[in-house]
Amino acid sequence: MDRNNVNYAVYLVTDSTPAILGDRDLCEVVEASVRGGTTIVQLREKTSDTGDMIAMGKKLHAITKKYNVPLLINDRVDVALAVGCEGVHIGQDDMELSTARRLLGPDAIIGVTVSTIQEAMVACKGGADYLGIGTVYATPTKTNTKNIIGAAGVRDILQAMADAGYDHVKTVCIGGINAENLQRIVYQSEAPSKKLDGVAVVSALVAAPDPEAAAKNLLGLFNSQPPFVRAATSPRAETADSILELVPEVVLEVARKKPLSHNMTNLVVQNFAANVALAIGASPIMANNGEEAFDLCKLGGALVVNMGTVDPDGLQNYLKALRAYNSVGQPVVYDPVGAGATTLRRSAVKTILSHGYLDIIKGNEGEIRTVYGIYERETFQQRGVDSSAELEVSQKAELVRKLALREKNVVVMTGESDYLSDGQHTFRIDNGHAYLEMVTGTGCVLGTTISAFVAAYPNDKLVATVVALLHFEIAAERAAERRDVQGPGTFVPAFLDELFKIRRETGQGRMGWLKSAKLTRLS
Ligand code: 3NM
Repeated sequence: MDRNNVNYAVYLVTDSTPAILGDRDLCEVVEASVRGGTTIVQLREKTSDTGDMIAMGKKLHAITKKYNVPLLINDRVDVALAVGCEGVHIGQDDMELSTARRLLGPDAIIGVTVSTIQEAMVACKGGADYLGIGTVYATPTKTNTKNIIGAAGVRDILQAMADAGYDHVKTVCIGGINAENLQRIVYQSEAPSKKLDGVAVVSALVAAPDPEAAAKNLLGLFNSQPPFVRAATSPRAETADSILELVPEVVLEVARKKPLSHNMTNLVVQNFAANVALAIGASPIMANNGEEAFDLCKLGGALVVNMGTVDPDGLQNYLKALRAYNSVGQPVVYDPVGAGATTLRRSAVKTILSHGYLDIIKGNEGEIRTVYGIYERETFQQRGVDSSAELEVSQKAELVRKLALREKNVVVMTGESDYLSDGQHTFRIDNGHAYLEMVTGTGCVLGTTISAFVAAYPNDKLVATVVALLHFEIAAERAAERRDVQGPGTFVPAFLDELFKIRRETGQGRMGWLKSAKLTRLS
């Protein structure tokens, strides 16, 4: 078998513990999974005697050879030699790569577990054929893992490999990967010039009720794009002027499609959010029970997950709804309200980020900073400013850009100026009015507004988000300037009116309102 021509797409790592294998026969499970499409197998036995491991290795090798699939042995070069299989996988605490290569010879496939850039560099330099990058997510299958790195950590390692000229070294990731999160992890971990060659799983195959079907499914998922990735149908609008030209089209798409805005939001803003949705031409539903999302996600709308009053039940409901909307590729807007305020909220942010794809993340500066810093290794570096101080303008733009790049989505940071980015293009909007700060829930209902716009214009979520903000904030300016508005109380009904009137004027081709747009492309 040519070690330079190995298919790593679906990489099965065995586990014979009853909690995972149950009372089934490992050989049968492996054979079924290889029949289904598993492309490479690793025998991993942490407790077996050497003799038993060699016997099992020989049995598995007879199976994998039939299907022309390589078999590797975890950690044990001696067992690999005795079995005569294609290679080994070694961890950071196992035998040195150079020794393994010397013992196994030039044709053996040798993989190395890495969880940091530094370990990856050493393994690549040492001549590893592939890296097993992890731990992506915490997993009951292996509890003594060192680092939980998420898709973002995998991406950093892939980027560093590409930068150092190790593009040719293959990669899989491991840890908590299953049919539900595979596509998102592969998508979010992709660096500009290097992506994963496969995913390594234990329980998703060994514990699957039907390993053949499970392998077939994983392979299909690995080889296809997730539903939430939408190809732009027209050339991307990249400049402020080209986005402004699209405003009428986008505002009218909302009115034409009347998209469902499914709000899982807090008690304080439900009524206001529903009224704002109606004013811009969307169709609101306030439904906090996650079970309903499996029906609602099929209606062409978008979901708002607003963490305003999060509790453990609420969190489970968000996760269900997130799964539902991700499965059909309909957009999700995440508003991490008060993200950094309590331990519970920080933990909820982490759970939400690791359980689904969030098309848009919208928050104020503190919230966005918390979301960015949620993986401890990645706190946002402030230059010479103490932690309680506001970021400087360039830092704000950089923060949204980096978070959007990490999550492969659109990030909006609201404030006196709003910053938004898809990781490639970063904009600032200087519209809005101080009254927005004096009324409860205006930030939350901005999330509702964005949801309607991205549901109506899903093929360019950045443009949809920019237009949503302009519609919303220019309506606020117009309302605040009205003579009948005396303060925040009279502002609210006037604001609803102006949201509605901007939609109506746009429908009549009257675009005067857009003259006050203050949209700047930053990078
Ligand atoms: N190695 P599951 S995590 C064998 O991080 C193994 O290096 C890991 O199991 C690492 O697919 C892991 O069931 C277990 O989550 C992965």
